Amino acid sequence: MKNDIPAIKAELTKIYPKKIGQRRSDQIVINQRQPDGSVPTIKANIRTLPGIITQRGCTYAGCKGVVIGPSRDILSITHGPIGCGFYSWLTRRNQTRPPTLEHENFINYCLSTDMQEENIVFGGEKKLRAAVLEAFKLFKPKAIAIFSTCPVGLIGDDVHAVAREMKEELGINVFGFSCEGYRGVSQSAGHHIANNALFKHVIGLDETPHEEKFKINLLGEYNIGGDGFVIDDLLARCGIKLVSTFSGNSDYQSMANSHTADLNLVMCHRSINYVAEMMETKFGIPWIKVNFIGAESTSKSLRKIGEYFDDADLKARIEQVIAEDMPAVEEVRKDVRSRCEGKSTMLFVGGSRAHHYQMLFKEIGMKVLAAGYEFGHRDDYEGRKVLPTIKVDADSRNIEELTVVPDPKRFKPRKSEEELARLAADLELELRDYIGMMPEMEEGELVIDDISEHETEKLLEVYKPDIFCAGIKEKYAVQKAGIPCKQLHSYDYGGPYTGYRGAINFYKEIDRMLNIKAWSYLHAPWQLPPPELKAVAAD
Ligand code: CFM
Repeated sequence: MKNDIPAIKAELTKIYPKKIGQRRSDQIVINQRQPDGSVPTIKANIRTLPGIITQRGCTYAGCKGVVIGPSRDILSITHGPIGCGFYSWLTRRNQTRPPTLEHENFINYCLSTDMQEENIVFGGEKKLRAAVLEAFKLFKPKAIAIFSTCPVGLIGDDVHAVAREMKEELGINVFGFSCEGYRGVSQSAGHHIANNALFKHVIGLDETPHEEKFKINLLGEYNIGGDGFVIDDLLARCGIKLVSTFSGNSDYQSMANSHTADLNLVMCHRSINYVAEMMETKFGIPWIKVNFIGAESTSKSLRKIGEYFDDADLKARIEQVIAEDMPAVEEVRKDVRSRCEGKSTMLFVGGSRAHHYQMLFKEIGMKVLAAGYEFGHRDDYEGRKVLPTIKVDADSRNIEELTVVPDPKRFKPRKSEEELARLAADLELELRDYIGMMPEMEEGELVIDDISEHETEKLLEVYKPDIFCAGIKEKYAVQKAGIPCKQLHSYDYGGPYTGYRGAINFYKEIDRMLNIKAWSYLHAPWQLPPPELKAVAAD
């Protein structure tokens, strides 16, 4: 069955009731190209079917945990029952490095209003106000962010009104998020809500100019396992000024100042494309898609920056950095490839990573059998060219779409339209564009959106991949099937995996996981005769 992809697809959905099976099969597609090169349509960013057991997270997780959480000096308060704050407390491996010990770093703290039944009945605004005041007295932060959890929306607490009042009273920036867990179909909605608030309440507040020639922001890089540190170092060696990162290793001031940059790099398209687009409309800063996962992709991304600024010195420095770092990468790559070539993998991660990490596997000659996002949208699969054809459903309409216009004073196109058109050709059309995962995957392979637990188990059974990439929820079920599982959310305890240094780390990690003998020693109890029986047999 391994090579009969339509049969595998049928096998995955066979067990479901007819209606559910039909609906799932719109989210499971065979990546067959059309004669014009386009990829098939996939259903994505729709409600999870009840009962299938999704790996998705909630809207609050996407807003508080993913986008705002990594910023070290925005003080985050979760308005809700204690569980929401507790479970989002230090569970994502986003790292931060304040310049000195005197600098603020609130990442280790977990602040919650700890709502009780009484607050659900009589309202929680009073408690929230008291919490903001208490937090202010304790920490004296520059900014406080208030996150709504499900009950807050259900009882109708107005977190925005509280934020406005407290902002006035305390004289610091206080802003709220209507990011109740149920607000959207997944954490993706939370990304959008977080992007909107950053744009409304933070970006553009600090006008400090920078002297440097090549100023950029890195959007959608969250410094998981130190990924961002590697990129920071690479950019610095190339002579590129990083004004701000959204939001790994970031601080409030740098975000407030980010509109002074001349280019936005978009790493995770899913979680941050909204900020990129809004900043271009309001301030005139163009954006390009980059990917610092994979040695090849890193070089390609650095060269794109060189082309954008179109400066001979910068281009030369970039080439020098690539030339300095690539020999070490090549050495490890060749060695690891000799043991991993031809082995297979599957990647099921939230968004961008299911695409980005395919690059690293290809570099060591491994085959990607199937991949999918938990909550990506059609544009993440098929490319942004499908954006005009995506129907806006009620769930998406539930999330505010900001109307952005050019800033009367601060809009300054960084490049003329002609220049941008010329660059677009040079940059292989990835200026303001993302080509998506499917065009870069092999033909005929399976692409599965919002994969269920049952489908995961079936895939393991049918394909028996050499390694499976997913997260903590799937990890132990996969390993019980005798297949090593690499966590691509938290990286287990590893990383960084970005840039050249990260590529070397990843090659070695996969080599170790694939070629270690431990798996051959594993036997389920029923696969071996128990010692008592052995003794009986010996008699
Ligand atoms: Fe972007 Fe991310 Fe991802 Fe994501 Fe996430 Fe993540 Fe992810 Mo886990 S922002 S979409 S919401 S690359 S936390 S750092 S690993 S699901 S693929």
